[in-house]
This record gives sequence, C-alpha cells and structure tokens, in this order.
Amino acid sequence: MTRRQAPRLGLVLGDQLSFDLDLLRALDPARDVLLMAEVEDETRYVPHHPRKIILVLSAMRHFAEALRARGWRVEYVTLDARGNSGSIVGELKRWHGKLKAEEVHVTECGEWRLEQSMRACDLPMVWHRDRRFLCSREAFARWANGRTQLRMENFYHGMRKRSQLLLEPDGGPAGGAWNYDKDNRKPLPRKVRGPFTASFKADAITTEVIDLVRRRFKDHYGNAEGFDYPVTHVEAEALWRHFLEHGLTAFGDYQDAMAEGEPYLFHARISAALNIGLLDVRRLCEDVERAWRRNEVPLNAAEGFIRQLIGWREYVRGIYWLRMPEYAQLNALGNRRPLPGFYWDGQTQMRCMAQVIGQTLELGYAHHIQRLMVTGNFALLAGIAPAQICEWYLAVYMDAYDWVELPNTLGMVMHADGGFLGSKPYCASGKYIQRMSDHCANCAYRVERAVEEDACPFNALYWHFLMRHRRTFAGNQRMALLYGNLDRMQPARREALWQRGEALLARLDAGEAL
Ligand code: FAD
Ligand code: DLZ
Ligand code: SF4
Repeated sequence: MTRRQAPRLGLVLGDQLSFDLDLLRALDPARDVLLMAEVEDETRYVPHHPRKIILVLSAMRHFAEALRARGWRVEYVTLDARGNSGSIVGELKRWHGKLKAEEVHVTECGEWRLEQSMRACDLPMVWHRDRRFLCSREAFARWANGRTQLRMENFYHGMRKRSQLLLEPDGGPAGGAWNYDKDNRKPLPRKVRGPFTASFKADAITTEVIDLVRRRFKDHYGNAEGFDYPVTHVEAEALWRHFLEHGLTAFGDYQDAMAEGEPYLFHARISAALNIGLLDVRRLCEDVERAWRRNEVPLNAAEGFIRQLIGWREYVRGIYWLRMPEYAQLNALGNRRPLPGFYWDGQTQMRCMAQVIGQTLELGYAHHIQRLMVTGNFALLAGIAPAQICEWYLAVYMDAYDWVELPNTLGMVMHADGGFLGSKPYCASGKYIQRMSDHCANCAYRVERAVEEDACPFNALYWHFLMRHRRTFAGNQRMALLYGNLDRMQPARREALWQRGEALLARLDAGEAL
C-alpha cells in the first residue's frame, strides 16, 4: 500500500486574490491545501475604513468559493471562527501543524511589516514572486543601481519599452512624445459632469460581511452604508468596462480637476480592486492601448492612464522595497505637529478640506489630486509629523496598502525623504485649488486674501512653509522661481504673512479646527 503524500500548504492573503498566482501553479489541487484566514491583526493594524474591510473580507470569501469551484481544497478561517489565532503567522503555524504539511508556499507580501513576520517564522517556507507587478523588486533594484537620481519619468520610459506599450514601429513613443501631461491639466468646465458610476449590489456573502464589520469595527472611522464596490473578478471587470466606455476619453483632460458632488469625475475607481488582485495590470494597459489604436480615445488619455499604471504604480512599489524599512522613519523637514482632529471628522471651515475629508470618510475614496493637493498639501504646509499623516492615509482609503501609500505620502506629499522620490515638494497656495476646483466659491475663507482673519489658510501657510524651509531648499533650482517671488515682496508683507502663518499654526497647536 502506498502512503498518501503529506500535503503542502499554500497561503492566499486578502490582497492576493488572483488565479494567476505562481503558488497556484506550483501546487496540486489533488494533493495540497490552500489557506485563507481572516485575522484580527490584519483588520486592526490601522483603523481601516469599514468599506476596505468589507471589500477585503467579502472578496476573500468569494475567491475561496471560486477556488473550490476549480477543484481546490480551501481551509477558510473566518474572523469569528473558534481557534482563530488572530495573526497570519499564527494561522500558518496552526494549519501547518494540523495538516502535517510538508511545505508552506507563500507569495511576496505587499507590506514589509507582514513579510518580515512571515520570514521570521520557523516553518519550511517556499516563497513565490508576486507576478501581478510588471517590474520585480530585483529588476527595480538593478535599474536603481548606480543612478544618482531615481526619477519616475526615466523609469517609465524603460517600462514602456519593456512592455512594448504605446510604441511606434521604430520603437519610439506613440505620437512622438513619452508624456502628454501638458494636455492634462484642465479645470472642469461649468457644464461638464463626470459619468454616472457603476455600482454593484451586495449579495448574501457581502451582506453578512457588512453585518460583521458593523458589529466589530464600530470604533473605525468611515461609513459602511451604501457599499457598492465590486467584490469578484466578474464585477471588477464590469467596473473596468464601464470606465473604458464612459470615463477614459476625458480622463486625461480632467485628471487634475475637482468638483463638488463629483467624487469620481473621469477617474477609473479601480485601485482598490486592482490592489487585491481582482484586475490584472497588463490586461488593463492592453485594453487602453487597443482603445487608442481604434481611435476610440485620444492619446493624452491613453498615455496618461498607462503612465499611472506602469509608471507611478510600479515605481512607488520599487522605491518601497528598495528603501524599507528605514524609509518609513524619514522626516527630512523635521515635522513634529500632530495631525489635526478634523482629518478624522471633516469639521473645518476650509471648504476644500471638508469636502475631500467628508467624501473620504463617506466612500473610502478620493482621487489623486484631492489626496495630493488638498489634504496632502495642507499636511505639508502645516508641518504634520509624517508618521501621523501616513497612518491617516493608510486608514481612510479602500485602496490603501503600505507599499503604495507610504511613498506617495511620505515621499511625494511630505517630501520627508529629502527629494528621493520628487525633486520638489508639491506645495501650493489656495490659488491652485481655486483654479482646479469649485470649492473656493463656497468657502467661508476668501481665497484672494492672505493675511486677514478671513483669508484662505493655504495662502499664508504656503509662504510660511517657504520661509521656514528656506535653508533646505536654497540649492534647489526648481524652487528658485518661488523664492524669487518671495524676495520681490515688501518686507512688511513678508512679515505679515509670517505672522498670519504663525497664528494659524498656533491655532492648530491649541487643537482648534481652522
Ligand atoms: P485613476 O486616477 O483612475 O488612475 C488609474 C490607476 O493608476 C489607479 O487605479 C492606480 O492604480 C494608478 N495610480 C495613479 N496614480 C498613482 C500613484 N501616485 N501611485 C500608485 N498608483 C497610482 N493609490 C493606491 O492604490 N493606494 C494608496 O494607498 C494610495 N495612497 C495615496 C496617498 C497619497 C498621499 C497620494 C497623493 C496618492 C495615493 N495613491 C494611492 C495614488 C492615487 O491617488 C490612487 O491610486 C488613485 O486616486 C486611485 O483612484 P482611481 O482608481 O480612480 O485612479
Ligand atoms: C487589508 C486586509 C484586511 C483588512 N484583512 C485581512 C485578513 O483578514 N486576512 C488577510 O489575509 N488579509 C487581510 N488584509 C490584507 C493584508 O493586510 C495584506 O495582505 C497585507 O497588508 C500584506 O500586503
Ligand atoms: Fe480651500 Fe482656501 Fe479655497 Fe477655502 S478658499 S476652499 S480653504 S483653497
């Protein structure tokens, strides 16, 4: 009689819900067992938005069913299950022991935190690369090696060539330029509105998860009502098709625009689904290229979209794995101010901030310019401690994972890495928000004023930021124009701006909402 071979155990994490995982190829449904576990540690390491927890747990439950339908044995541990150890490593150890598994197969994690704990655990681990990204950690490290500057644009050109996306037959960029961003900065004309958004009805599994999240995560910020996001591959595909048909054409033109009552505008709203494996980045890019080649969408939209995916998204992941763990500790501008309480409830007279924070708590979503130039810009100008603002971004967005949130917040927004990711901070006065949105018209503050009691706080804080960091930016050629403007001011004006900035910061220090 032949003895049954011991099974191998394969872990599928909540952000690895893809049928293309290498470990699914390496393992055998006839012999091996897959483990999926809802655990307290992952649901609580920051106070995740309830919508994010609903998405991840519901999508995990649906994916387990889909794997079973393909013949896999899946051990699925629910959050309330008896014996649940509360951590991924705890569950790996428990199930390794229970099944007497020969090996434990896992995929590279998204977050350094979890990967460290898994690498430190004493089990017979077999690690697989996460092939959902086009650029491996090793390939990024090779690209970075020996370069004095790691600019996204250079990385992106290489990615276009490697992936053969949007190239002319001679290998040059489609249309003659690599980047059409100059066409992508239009404010929204008064009469233009974004397309209606695709929405998905909660089925029995999602409804059960919504109840669970309502019960167990009452202490988390954000709204669970009206959850309408895709939780399966089929639904995610429908969301994507909806964007291709209704959103992509104008994506480029109005990529930077903001408008009241328009949380999504012409954005795809796919990041949360993409980051957990419900969509595949190669497929998305191929669809966009095809739409452009068929003349269905303009080049500035297609190029702009593909740049976000194979440029920014892959680049920030590369930076994260290149620089962690010390990257998370950086604070080049020496910021120490605690995060103001209004980030958690939206109670501020600043209309732009109230709108973006309100929408964020409601939907777990804000588009890039809202994150960068409103809530991010304010945190930069106000000198908020990077760790605190990073935790906020990690907590409040449905798509938030350390590998993508941290470089965007700590590097791009806070300039806390000293310019490693961006050569110049994205600091701006109220004028930028006025140009790109309709918020200022409805604001208690006056955007054209800078030093008076009712003046837009962004204005004085902007000049205060430049004045207090003058020494840091003295040698930065890209900041020279801004300092030229400051130097041309009358000394009395500079002093008044400084005093108004000081007064605003003192109000924040006193715990007042602006
Ligand atoms: P679209 O505007 O339609 O763009 C399409 C896709 O491009 C996005 O789905 C996303 O996958 C990718 N993309 C665009 N910009 C970036 C970028 N800067 N970095 C990485 N990918 C990008 N994105 C996350 O997925 N998770 C985060 O936790 C996250 N945190 C952020 C924090 C800050 C401070 C900032 C400024 C940006 C952050 N972003 C994050 C990037 C970006 O804001 C979101 O990816 C985007 O808003 C998601 O909405 P969308 O799917 O409608 O994107
Ligand atoms: C985000 C998340 C949440 C809320 N819950 C779980 C969970 O219960 N089980 C799980 O396997 N994954 C979860 N995730 C995703 C993980 O946090 C993610 O895999 C890590 O952050 C590593 O990228
Ligand atoms: Fe925001 Fe200032 Fe405009 Fe008010 S006036 S909405 S605070 S930029």
